[in-house]
Amino acid sequence: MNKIGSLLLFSIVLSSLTTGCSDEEKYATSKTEYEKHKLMSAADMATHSDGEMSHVMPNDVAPKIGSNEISRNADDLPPPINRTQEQMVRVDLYTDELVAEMMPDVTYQYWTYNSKVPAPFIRVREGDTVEINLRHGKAGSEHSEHSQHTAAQHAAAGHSAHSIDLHAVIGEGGGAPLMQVGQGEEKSFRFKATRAGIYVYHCASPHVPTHIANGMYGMILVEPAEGLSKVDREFYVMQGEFYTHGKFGDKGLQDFDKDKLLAEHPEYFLFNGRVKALTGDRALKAKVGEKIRLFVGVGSHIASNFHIIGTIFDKLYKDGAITSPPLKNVQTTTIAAGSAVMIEFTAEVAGKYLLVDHNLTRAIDKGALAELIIEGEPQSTQ
Ligand SMILES: [Cu+2]
Repeated sequence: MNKIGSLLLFSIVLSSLTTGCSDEEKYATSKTEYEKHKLMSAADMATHSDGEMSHVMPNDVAPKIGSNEISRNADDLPPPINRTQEQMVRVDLYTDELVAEMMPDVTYQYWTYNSKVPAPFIRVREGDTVEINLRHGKAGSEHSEHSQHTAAQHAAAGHSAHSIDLHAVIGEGGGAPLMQVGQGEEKSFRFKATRAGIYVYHCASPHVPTHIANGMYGMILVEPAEGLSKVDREFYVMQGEFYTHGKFGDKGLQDFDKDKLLAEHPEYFLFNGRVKALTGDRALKAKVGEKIRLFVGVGSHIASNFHIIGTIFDKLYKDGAITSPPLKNVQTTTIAAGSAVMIEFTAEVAGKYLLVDHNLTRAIDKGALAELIIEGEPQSTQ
């Protein structure tokens, strides 16, 4: 079956707002531009013209350093679905490349959906028709500090297009072939969420591993028609590794290092986008006796050995399979790259619990550490 046929079969409808030449042509033009500009002096750049392509001085190419909070809070997810009917759910996403703190004195230019890592948690019900709307750049951002990119800047940085591949979609590329958006473009498509599960979504524009490694991933929950069991707290956590030119902790604005990506040699392993993102004031919080549900995924390329020190998972739904019988009494779970799990347990003993990748240098030395604070009467574990 051809691409269009298979996509239509699953009710995917393209509603493109795009005009102009194809993505391939734009990408090729951008690459040519980039190669040409690498050989030019600043003075040459300033006086040089390429028809409709915009140009920027080298000083403008350097991303501005901001104090943006990159991390999405772990409790930033929609509430459980409380309806018995299917409906149309519209999801609005935009792409944003912004410089933010990875840890104190270390900044990085993240590529994001909706300016946070991870991207928004999308929550729909089995049977819903989901319309994904994706815009390249923030609406009304033409004058904002960090989103004012020209076509040449996008091309030079390698993100002249962004897109989305949702693992909850059955159809070629998870929707990505329909959703390549260039600068200022906006596209949408629809799919029917037929399979309950917890899924990852991510950017799928060239070079795809780079887009993902820079932070373009999130999760979509397709709740079963009958809903999920009631819990008191739900949390959204995604592990992702980052490939900075400098070593872990090296100060200043860190460049992305593609060689380290290809060598699978990240400097940082992070929960929700930055070091200590989910600690202190931003820790996961619950009370003794409460039922806790975690959705934990791996957005980028290296699997996690996810563990919460001092806790046993009452129920583990592996590999996104939330309608399969859960495993019980689990200590640690692997989460594949591009996969997610659902974990449930009751908070029994007050205290501070650490979420880690149990490949422990990642937790102790490279950032993969978060806190769950259980409040209540102190209890003895004896
Ligand atoms: Cu992208």
